[in-house]
Amino acid sequence: MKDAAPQPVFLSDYTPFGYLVEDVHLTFRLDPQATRVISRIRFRPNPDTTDRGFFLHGEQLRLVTARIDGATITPRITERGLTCDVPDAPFTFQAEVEIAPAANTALEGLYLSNGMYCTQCEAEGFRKITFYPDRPDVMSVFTVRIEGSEPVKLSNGNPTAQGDGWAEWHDPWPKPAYLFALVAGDLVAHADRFTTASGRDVALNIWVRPDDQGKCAFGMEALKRAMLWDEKAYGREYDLDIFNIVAVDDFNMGAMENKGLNIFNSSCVLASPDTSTDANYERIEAIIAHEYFHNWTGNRITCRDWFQLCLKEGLTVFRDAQFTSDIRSAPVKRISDVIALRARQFREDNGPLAHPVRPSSFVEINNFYTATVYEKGAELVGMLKTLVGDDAYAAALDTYFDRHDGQAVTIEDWLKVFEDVTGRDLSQFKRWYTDAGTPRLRVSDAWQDGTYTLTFRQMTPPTPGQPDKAPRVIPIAVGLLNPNGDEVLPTTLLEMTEAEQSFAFPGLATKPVPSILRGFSAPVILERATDNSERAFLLAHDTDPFNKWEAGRALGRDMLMRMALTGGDADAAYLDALRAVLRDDSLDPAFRALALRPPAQDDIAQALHDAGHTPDPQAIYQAADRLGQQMAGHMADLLQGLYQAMAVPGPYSPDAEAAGKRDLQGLVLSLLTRRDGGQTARAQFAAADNMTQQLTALSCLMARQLGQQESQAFHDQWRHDRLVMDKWFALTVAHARPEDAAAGAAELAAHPDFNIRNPNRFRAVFGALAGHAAGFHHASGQGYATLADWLIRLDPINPQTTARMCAAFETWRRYDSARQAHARAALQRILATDTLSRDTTEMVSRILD
Ligand code: 0A1
Ligand code: ZN
Repeated sequence: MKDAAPQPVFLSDYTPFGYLVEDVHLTFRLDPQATRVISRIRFRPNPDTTDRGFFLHGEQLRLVTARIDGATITPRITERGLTCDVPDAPFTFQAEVEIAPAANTALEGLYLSNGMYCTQCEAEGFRKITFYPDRPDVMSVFTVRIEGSEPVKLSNGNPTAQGDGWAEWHDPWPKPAYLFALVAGDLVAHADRFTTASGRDVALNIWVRPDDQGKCAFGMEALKRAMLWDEKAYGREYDLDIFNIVAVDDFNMGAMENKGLNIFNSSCVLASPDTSTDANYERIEAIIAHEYFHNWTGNRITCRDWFQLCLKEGLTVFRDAQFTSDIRSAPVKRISDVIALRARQFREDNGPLAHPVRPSSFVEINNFYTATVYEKGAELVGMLKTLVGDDAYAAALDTYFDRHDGQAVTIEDWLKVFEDVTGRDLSQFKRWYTDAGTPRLRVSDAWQDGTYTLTFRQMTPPTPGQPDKAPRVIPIAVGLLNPNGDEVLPTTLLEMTEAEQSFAFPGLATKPVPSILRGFSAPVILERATDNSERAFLLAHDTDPFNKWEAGRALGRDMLMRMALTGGDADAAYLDALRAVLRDDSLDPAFRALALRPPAQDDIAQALHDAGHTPDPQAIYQAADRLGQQMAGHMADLLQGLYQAMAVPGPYSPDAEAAGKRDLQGLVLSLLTRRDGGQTARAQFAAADNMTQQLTALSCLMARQLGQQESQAFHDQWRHDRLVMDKWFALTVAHARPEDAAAGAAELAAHPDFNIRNPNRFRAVFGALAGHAAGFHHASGQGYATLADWLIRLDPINPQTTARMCAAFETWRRYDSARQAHARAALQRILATDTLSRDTTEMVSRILD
């Protein structure tokens, strides 16, 4: 039977814990079936509150003994934790509990991955390790002793002592329990050192299984780059003698910033030219930086409660984006981020799962590690920086670090820092944190007597629980161009604060062409009645790289919408414009690749829905295919030449320039493959000495249903490498014909190397099905039914990953009634499953609501 409906937690109910934790001593006696965790925790009454209720979280723990000040007690224990009577004075709580890491398939708390012990405690996993006030505002100093036969035993902080079968660690920095980590196993280190600006010598290690030792060098270089960057850009130094990273194969997310002991999904740290693509390299570099940057934005200053998650995540995503922009191409990074923001966050913000960047209630916090909290959260930091300026931003961050180091704080504290430093009132800006939904920004213009006027109207549609929205402050970066292409107004910031507002630009000789929302200065949907000739003009002339790209994207989107609705062909003018971009050698190849890649099919579905149509995924799929065919035809004479010109000589290097060329070469190859029967792609596949080119060639062939032999060869070549096999599983589903995608995914789930317990493998197959727009939303309903079957199977094993993947269904109401009926049936079937996890129950209920 299902439990009673899980109860939400509310931000407004926050109260501090009645006790402070002076320090914590933990001893782990490791055993796969019966690990003993022995804790000694010193509490004292919290002078900031009179509430003296004593409750320690604890789930799935077998209590062996508990003591207060040495005397055995018999606490009251529920499914959620423990209560007992305690003195109204400082006291020591001790407990011994037993847990079973080998039985932990949820990958939360202490678990085993390929025989290696590891932990994941964010958000609320520590309560599966021992009884503790498992909330981020309870910070303490941890000392940890690990006993076991594993050769390597790691925890947070610095190592203090070790002997035969044991090791001890001490972390001097007070931290919440979610940053606790322990790792033990047969691991080897790729070691290096870093000297901080003030001269601290830090030992750096990336710990991996012995076979993976050759895949650590890039990650290590990325770590050192990130450490140096944080010193230079933010004045932040590392604060321990050792920094450890560990790669694990079974992990629900990308990586985790545990103090001094970052734990990574192996796919986000291991890299080698043979096995990793350029995109993998860039992602690894960004995630290593992200976790490292958390040491200050997250660890030294943490969140008061989980409603404040964006405080650490939005800021840290913003910082890692700055890092990538600085060491790679800033425009390419910005464009890529906006593509991802629109694909994931706009989609979320415009559907049943919409929630504020800082939510005010949740049932299961694991369901709020979302694109809204992370990516929109980062956009808010970027807007703040735009509004106050670079110098004030730097001063505010210095104040933030000075004022709040060692504390667990809120969005109010964060905004107060900016208010104090700048004297601005940010109460209107705060709506960005509290109100869900993507604002629509409608623009109109007027031209009279040498004055050009832009008028903006903002409107945010209702979202669950928030019917009405007040206007927000919106930073709108604008430039103006002459009809001959010269810039007459360089980028200027307009600050919109009203529902409707006009801005005048006097003294112009001719009516200008506006370039609005340069650099995507705010996460809004810009609506402007414009024509394709203006877009083509901006694509050719805009000096702002983002808006140059945006003009091409808008052209492509509108054309694909029309092609999907009417079954028609691509515009010659559009194809001409793309052709001009393709052959413009003054443009960065990576930029050209972005400009030539048409919007995703899911974006077209959303755009059709927004324009009042019911999208037909099959028609969109066919339109995208026709467009590819017509692009290939229109540019046929350029393809071979460009293919050769983009070849990168010499040994493989993942740097941005080489990667950009390979990206454009790959795009050209996809067009060429439509014309040469796969000859060039086959040759590239056979000759490739790196995974980027091997996989690109395979993908081009499979997209045309030409790659059966190569697919088999790839499978046989890489069968021993789990991360490469994930790529093979994903590609096989991604390139199935729409009518075959669901059955293909189910068939792959019967492959001997499919493993439902490994989140990477599960996501490779079923994430690819969810991402196959025409396959997942196939009229037969098979996409929905198959995903539901497998989510029902996964839920008892791994609720967190199941719940996250339910988001595949979030767009179901966009489609026709027959598809909606199939989707509803699939969702209801999930919801009706006995003992469905609270994670999945919450997600499916919200999606169906
Ligand atoms: N804080 C990590 C992400 C993370 C969140 C939850 C996890 O388990 C539920 C694991 C990792 C980050 O932002 O990188
Ligand atoms: Zn993070």
